[in-house]
Amino acid sequence: MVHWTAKEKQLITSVWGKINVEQCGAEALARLLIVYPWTQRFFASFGNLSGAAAISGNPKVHAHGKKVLTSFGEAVKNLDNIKGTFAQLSELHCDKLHVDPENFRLLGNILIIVLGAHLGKDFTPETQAVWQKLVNAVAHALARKYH
Ligand code: HNI
Repeated sequence: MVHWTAKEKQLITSVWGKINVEQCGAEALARLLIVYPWTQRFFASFGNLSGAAAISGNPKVHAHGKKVLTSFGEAVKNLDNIKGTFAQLSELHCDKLHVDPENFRLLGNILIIVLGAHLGKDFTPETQAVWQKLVNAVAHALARKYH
């Protein structure tokens, strides 16, 4: 199990309190689809993904990005049980959605970039390191039920 110090927990919740989940979630998913275009194959039902402008303006991308980051927020609320929190979602992404778990790491790293862009100097190296640890833990938990 990943262990969190009181300081780490505080850095995580303080960032979470500062960000707009809808906006950052939409931006992170859009960037994933733009920077790693092969990830678009999972979202064939989302309509027009032809180019950065179409992706960023796509309401389904926006809504799904919000959904994903809101779900990510369950990790923030359950830092001591991230594996349990994402057990069902891990099964869903493996058995039903067939999402390659490498994509969880890609999205996590993009989320770090989006947070940095939004928080500016508040996103200190220490904060960034803790968030890197968190996105790694979430990616690991989401990949756990893969077989
Ligand atoms: Ni993900 C659906 C959470 C990363 C592809 N995903 C969901 C749902 C949640 C969710 C919640 C909705 C489940 C339901 O309907 O019951 N996804 C998360 C989280 C992460 C993540 C917390 C990482 C932080 N998902 C990814 C990645 C991809 C991905 C990286 C692909 C690149 N997810 C999907 C797809 C769906 C999905 C595809 C179904 C979308 C739909 O509605 O058709």
